[in-house]
Amino acid sequence: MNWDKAFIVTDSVLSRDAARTNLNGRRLVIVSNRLPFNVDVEDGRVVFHASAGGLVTGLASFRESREQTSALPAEHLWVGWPGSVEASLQDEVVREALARFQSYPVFLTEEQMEHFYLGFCNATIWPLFHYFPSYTVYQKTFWEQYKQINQLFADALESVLRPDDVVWVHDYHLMLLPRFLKALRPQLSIGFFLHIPFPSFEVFRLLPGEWRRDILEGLLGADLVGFHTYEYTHHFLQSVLRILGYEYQMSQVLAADHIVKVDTFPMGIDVDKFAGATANDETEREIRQLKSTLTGLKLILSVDRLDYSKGISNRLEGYELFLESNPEYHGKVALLMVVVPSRIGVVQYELMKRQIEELVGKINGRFGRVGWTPVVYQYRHVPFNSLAALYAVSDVCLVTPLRDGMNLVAKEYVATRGDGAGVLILSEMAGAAKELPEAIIINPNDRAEIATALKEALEMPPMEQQKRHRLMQRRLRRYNVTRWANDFLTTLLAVREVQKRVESKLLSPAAWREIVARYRSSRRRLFFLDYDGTLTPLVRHPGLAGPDPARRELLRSLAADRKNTVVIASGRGRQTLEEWLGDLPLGLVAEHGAWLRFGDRVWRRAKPLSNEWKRHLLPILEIYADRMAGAFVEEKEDSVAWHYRMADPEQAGLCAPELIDHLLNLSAKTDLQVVQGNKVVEIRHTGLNKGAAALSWLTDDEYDFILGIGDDATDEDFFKALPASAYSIRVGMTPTHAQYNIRQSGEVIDLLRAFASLSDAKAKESQ
Ligand code: ADQ
Repeated sequence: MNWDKAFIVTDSVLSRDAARTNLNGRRLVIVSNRLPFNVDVEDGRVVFHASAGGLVTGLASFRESREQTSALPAEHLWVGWPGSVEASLQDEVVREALARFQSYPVFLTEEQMEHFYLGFCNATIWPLFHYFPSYTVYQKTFWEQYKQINQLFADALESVLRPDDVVWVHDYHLMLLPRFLKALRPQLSIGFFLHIPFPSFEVFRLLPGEWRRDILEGLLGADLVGFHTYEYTHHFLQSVLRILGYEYQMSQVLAADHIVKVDTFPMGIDVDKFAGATANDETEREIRQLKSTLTGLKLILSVDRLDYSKGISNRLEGYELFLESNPEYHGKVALLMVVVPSRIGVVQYELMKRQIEELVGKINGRFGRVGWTPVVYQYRHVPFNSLAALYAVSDVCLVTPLRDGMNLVAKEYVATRGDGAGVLILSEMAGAAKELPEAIIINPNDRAEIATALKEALEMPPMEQQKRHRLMQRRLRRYNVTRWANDFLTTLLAVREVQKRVESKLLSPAAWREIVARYRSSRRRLFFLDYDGTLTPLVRHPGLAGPDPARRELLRSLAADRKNTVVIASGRGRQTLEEWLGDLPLGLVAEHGAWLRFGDRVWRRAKPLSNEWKRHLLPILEIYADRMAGAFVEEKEDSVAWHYRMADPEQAGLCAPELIDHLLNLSAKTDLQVVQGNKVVEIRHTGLNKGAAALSWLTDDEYDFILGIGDDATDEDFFKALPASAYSIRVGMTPTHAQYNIRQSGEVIDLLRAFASLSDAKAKESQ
């Protein structure tokens, strides 16, 4: 995030209304790679340079608002890197930054910045997310440094965070941070906003497996993840589904441990500031000066950071073609090209600078003459008033990124033109194009399109210019940067409310203790446990889910306690259960209750059944499996299953409902039922389910402790069948008939270990 965004965020978020309405007095902690000021040492003294007025202006308005109102707005803290600072001066910088700027610096060495900032951030993520895979560097040392720096930010934050802080993390430098923070403080409200595009799955997947999974999981540590456009939001959700397998509904993802909202917040600008800029004396002076030096020329403006994603060379080529095809404009038009230095040290940027300068030289050499320079090129940062003056005098603003998360220059130009004059030419690859369709929209890869658009813009009638500007300005005014920040923070707090409702069923430490205490004091206990997803995490192929020695030992020791009856209730066939668990003193339920094995270890059918139906339905299931790579059919004795965990999740999302529909039609008026489980569609006999199976163990009421645990829709049957005095737990944060939710199967194992340790202790005592 550069200074401009830093400014925008402070200015809007800390404005009186935004702060008060959104946060109800809670402190806002903004985290970004860079702090909006730099630290220098001058004559042995530490000097803070606000990044071209960004933080200074933002904080000045914030302080002013505090003085004018008795109701204090929310406090804030800004956490980020302040630039390189010698170790001996760091304590002083921390003190000053906290006292004067409400900022908390995170110090990084030059070497760390090299691999983290120039490396993973700007040589890996930036090119890949902007669809430049050939520029993308996949270097393990960069990735390792990225993880370390994100952890370093988390550690730094831990020392300053308060329990009820609202944390807003910004941009691609810190995509792992939300997860690290969540692990440290599960109760924090954490928002994340990505300022660059989130690429389509096919591009994102180019990242090595561990990196792409960690990045998605990292982002999902937040409670709210925001993007500029609907496309980026959709791309992210697609990657989450395809890579992590987390489903989403209404833009909410059920991640491993909490609900995450993923939504679109197109970042706005401070419209009033730009609209009012031309009334400022200094800007007016600059406007006069520009007009007098460039008199008689139509002006085309180009303003960007130096970046290959901004399409600066394409723009120059388009302009060159325009001059070539429209000689009548020679001497009557000039392209003002202002490029801000950026990411000095990354090789592509150095190359690009040279390429741009060569192109500018070529165009000026080819078309220029005494008294007319076709391209006026400046490689520097310009202060706000000069920028506003450039916007105000330009007849055309030419914005041609090859990819851009949003592009604020386009919005700033429109907002500055209160006079309604001027034409915006905008690339369809910029996020801003969604909100500014009245601009002349071009494809930046087609220089002929740029050339034609330039002519159209220069000749557009003033009335038409005004009409388009008014429409765009109205939109920018409605969703300005304050609305954007407000909207994000309000949504973030609302997500926490939804989570709280779901989490109220989470097995709390107190409930955990109560269950363990009841276990300890009881005389006859029944455990009714699902297998896949409950005792083991779900795996890609059902054949790979066999119990490891530790799990087998745990079940053995639980079942060894004479007070305990342990039943494993599974949808699997009895051969598999026999193979994996048959030697243990367990009760077993196979095929969701079609087969039962009691203490005598003899398998019995729950009721006599005819399986004639399989002959008809199996071929249909096979056809559906053939059509969808990764799906397969499992034939069991009394049921069949169509598994699709390994299939393309989006194709499966369409195909599974179709199959279910087909099967429901065929099975109507039979004693078969079609049941959707976790990535599986099953056909089985009606009346046979885990609930009915559970009742077979509950023939008398000798048990004074009953615990049922499952993770799947099919386990709901036994949650409903168990008596009211039983404890029941569903793994995963899904709505359930069970009494409690538990986040992951690992916690089930912990709970069972707690019981087993009591049994062991008892066994030892009685020895
Ligand atoms: P950037 O890539 O930096 O931002 P952009 O949105 O255009 O791109 O913002 C640039 C800012 O810098 C603007 O506010 C502009 O006024 C300013 N600027 C540009 N040239 C300047 C110059 N020569 N002198 C002074 N100021 C100059 C990233 C993403 C974008 C996304 C923003 C915000 O790449 O897609 O719009 O974040 O989320």
